[in-house]
Amino acid sequence: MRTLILPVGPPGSGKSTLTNGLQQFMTAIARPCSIANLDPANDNIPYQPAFDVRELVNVEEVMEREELGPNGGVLWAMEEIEANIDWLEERLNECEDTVVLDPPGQPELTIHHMALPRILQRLERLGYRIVVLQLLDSVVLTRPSLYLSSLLLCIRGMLHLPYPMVNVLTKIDNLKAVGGADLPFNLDFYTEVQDLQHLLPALAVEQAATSAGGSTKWERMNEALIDLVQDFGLVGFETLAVEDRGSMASLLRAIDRASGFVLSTTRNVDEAGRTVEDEASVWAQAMSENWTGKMDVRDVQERWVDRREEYDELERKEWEAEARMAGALPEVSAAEAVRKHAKERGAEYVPEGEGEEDELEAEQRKWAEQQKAKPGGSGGTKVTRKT
Ligand SMILES: Nc1nc2c(ncn2[C@@H]2O[C@H](COP(=O)(O)OP(=O)(O)OP(=O)(O)O)[C@@H](O)[C@H]2O)c(=O)[nH]1
Ligand SMILES: [Mg+2]
Repeated sequence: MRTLILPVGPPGSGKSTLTNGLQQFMTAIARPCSIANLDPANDNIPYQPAFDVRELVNVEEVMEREELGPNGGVLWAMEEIEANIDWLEERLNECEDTVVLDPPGQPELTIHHMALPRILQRLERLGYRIVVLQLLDSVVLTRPSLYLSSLLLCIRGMLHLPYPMVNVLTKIDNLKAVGGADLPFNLDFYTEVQDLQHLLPALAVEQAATSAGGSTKWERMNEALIDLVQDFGLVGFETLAVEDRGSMASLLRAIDRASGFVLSTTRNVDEAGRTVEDEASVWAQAMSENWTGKMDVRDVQERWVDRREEYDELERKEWEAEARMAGALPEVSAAEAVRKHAKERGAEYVPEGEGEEDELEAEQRKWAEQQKAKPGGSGGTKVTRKT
């Protein structure tokens, strides 16, 4: 099954960062996937692209040739890609069956300009199952009017790009820093798009502060828009903190559900003849062990808004331990680590280690010597204290 994942969204919403994150995550779970740049103005690519559309068309060259500004240049360049769709097809034929394309952020592309929908139609005919990820910076939660217009943006996106769509509130780890600690509702109110009538008083307060707002006309418009969103009933949000493994896993699960990958019975075979399940064993195992794979939004709120500092500290300690285990930090003997830990905790009696050897170190040394004495022994493995 060929799957095309397309993150779209306003400039700065996190498309390239997510594309990079998906490349790293897919690599970590050994799932074959190609990443490519579809943004003719992207001069800061954080990932390793399988191909780069700037080999075909470069926005600076278009701007000069057609005497256009940066926005017009990108739209023109997208039309050039559409006109050279064979080039794109050839590049895609060299890619893995799952492809992530990183497009430009011009809103026109997902609202009324026709180049992107036409390109997608063509790729759909090639057999790609397309999933659009509508990304929105989670800062939109900090103003009721921004949140409401984001809901409308998601609906407009569905009209223009009629494919399975996953709406994502990005940078959720940043929400607290941009005012998310004082939101009038819990995170699930926003992600599950719960009874929006409750939003009306907050909208009224916000609009009353402007010279044109606050009239009954505005109130009626707010009510009509809210009814439209609720009657439509198709908008909900995933959340994303791109550097958080749980968050990425949860999003990938949502993408797989939208693309039908989770239901797909046919699996690819790699060069060694192994199936994707063999290759992506971590992911396959996670999916098969009754793990729902979805992060509860209440946990997301606790992690990133309510108790962010506490969890950051916990995570820092876990990373430190992982790094030490992987040998990334200078190795200390277990006995030294125990002494250091005891000192840090202010223990009354801490045995001094300089030149002395405690019970564990003596045991380790003896064992290492025995190992070395054995034919072929390296003495490399450490003894751990039994508890
Ligand atoms: N804290 C945090 N920052 C993020 C996250 N995702 C993206 N960012 C930051 O947001 C900024 C914009 O991200 P990009 O990935 O360049 O956004 P884009 O949508 O590709 O932007 P354009 O290509 O200009 O349309 C960068 O500084 C990223 O580091 C996230 O999950 N958490
Ligand atoms: Mg980008």
